[in-house]
Amino acid sequence: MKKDSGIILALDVTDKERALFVAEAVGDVLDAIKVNYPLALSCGLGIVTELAEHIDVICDFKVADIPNTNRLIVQEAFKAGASGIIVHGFVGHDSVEACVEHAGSGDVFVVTEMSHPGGQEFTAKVADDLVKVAIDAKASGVIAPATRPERLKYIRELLPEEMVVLSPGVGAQGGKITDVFDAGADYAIIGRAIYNADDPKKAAEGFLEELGNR
Ligand code: NUP
Repeated sequence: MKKDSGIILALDVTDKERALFVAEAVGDVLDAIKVNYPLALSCGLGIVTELAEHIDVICDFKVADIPNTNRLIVQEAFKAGASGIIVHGFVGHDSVEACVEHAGSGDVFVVTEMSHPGGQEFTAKVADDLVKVAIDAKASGVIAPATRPERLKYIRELLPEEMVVLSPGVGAQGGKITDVFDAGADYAIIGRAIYNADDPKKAAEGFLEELGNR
């Protein structure tokens, strides 16, 4: 995945026309587009293929099953054109290792502490263990919360330098883009604050300006 703006768009819309409009409008500003279940379930996996013709696509399928099922999900996502996939670590080493093995040269990102308030109930308590699973399985990186920059920084410091940190929670969930990069993340994942804006391109550029004005 290229590293230019550091912004990954979470394209959680369920209308295909709107999805393609937003992707086209902000494409130049982005390093990748993240496709989650709302878009994949409403449009089918073909949307991954369509978007991947223009930009790297990360499938946020939070894969969380036994190794064999994980393998099948990962294979389908990459066959559709994804270049990365997001998986859960709480299912254990073997399940995450299956994802990494079958992603081939594609990226696997492991969810650690989640960004929403409920993320503190369970995931925060085992964040160190989830990071260890990601490191042991040789994943490309992890997902860590923009909503808690001190936790994001803590998680970044547990990781070897070559692993990347993708951070959701900027904008609609209250996180600030400047905090994300100050805490050492490599990419900010932003959804509603861009795709719900009247002018998605202007909204995306606004985040870049905020970074530039630091
Ligand atoms: O911990 C996480 N928090 C989170 O918001 C892990 C995620 N994968 N996400 C995803 O990031 C979430 O499912 C959504 O697709 C995106 C954030 O979108 P928004 O809150 O910026 O609209």
